Amino acid sequence: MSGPDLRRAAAEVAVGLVTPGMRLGIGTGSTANVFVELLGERVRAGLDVVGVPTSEATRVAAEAAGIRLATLEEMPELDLTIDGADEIDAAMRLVKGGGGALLREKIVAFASHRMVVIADGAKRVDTLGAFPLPVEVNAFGLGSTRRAVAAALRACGCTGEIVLRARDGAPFVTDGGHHILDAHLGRIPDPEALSAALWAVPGVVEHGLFLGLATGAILAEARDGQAVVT
Ligand code: ABF
Repeated sequence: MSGPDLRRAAAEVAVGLVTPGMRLGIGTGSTANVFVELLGERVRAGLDVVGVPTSEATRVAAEAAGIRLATLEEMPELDLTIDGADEIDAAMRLVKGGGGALLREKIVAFASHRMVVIADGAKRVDTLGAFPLPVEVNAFGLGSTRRAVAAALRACGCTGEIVLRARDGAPFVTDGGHHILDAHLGRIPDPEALSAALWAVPGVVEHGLFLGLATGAILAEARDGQAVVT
C-alpha cells in the first residue's frame, strides 16, 4: 500500500463529508490535491458547492476540476475545510506549512466551523517538531527578525537550525509575498507557548502551529495490504 494509495483513501472519506450547498475551504498539498480531484468528479456529477482555495496552486487545480470558487470576502464564513498536514498529535495540534501556504490555510481554517485533516497515518506523532516548523516572515528586516525568532525559540526551550526556505536558488516567496524560515527543532515541548512567543515577534506574519483549529482527522494507514482509515 503506497503513500498515494493512503492519501487517496483519506481523501475519499473526506469527500463523503461534503453535502450540497456547503461552503468549503479547500486545502493545499498532495493529499488535498486528491481531494480536489475527487470533489471535482462529484461536482461534475451535479454536487453544488462553493470553495475557497488556500493557495494559488489549489485555486488553479480547483478551477481545472470545475469547482465553483469564491473569495473569503465574498464568503467569510465556511462550513468545512479539508486540508493536509505535516504533523498531527493526539490533541489534533498540527504542524503545517511544508507547502508554503500556511497563512491562507490558517485564515481559511479559522473561518470554518469544522476543519478536517486528511493525511497518511505516518503524519501522526507523539510530539510535534520533527518536521521543521515554518515561520512566515515579512521580507523587511529579515535578518533582525531571524535573530528575534531564534531568541523566541530559545525562550520556549527549543533549539535548532533556522533555514531561510529557498527555491531555485532564491528565497521562496509565498502567495502573500513573504519569506519562510524553517526551524529544525526536533521537538516542541510546549506548542502553545511557542505559538504565543512567535506571534510576539514583529515581522512574524504567521507560523505553522495550528492549535485548536482541527476538529477532525482522517488518517489512512496500511494494514495487511489494505488502507485502514481512522
Ligand atoms: C498542506 O498540506 C501543508 O500545510 C502541508 O505542508 C501539506 C502536507 O500535506 P501532504 O503530505 O498532503 O502534501 O496543507
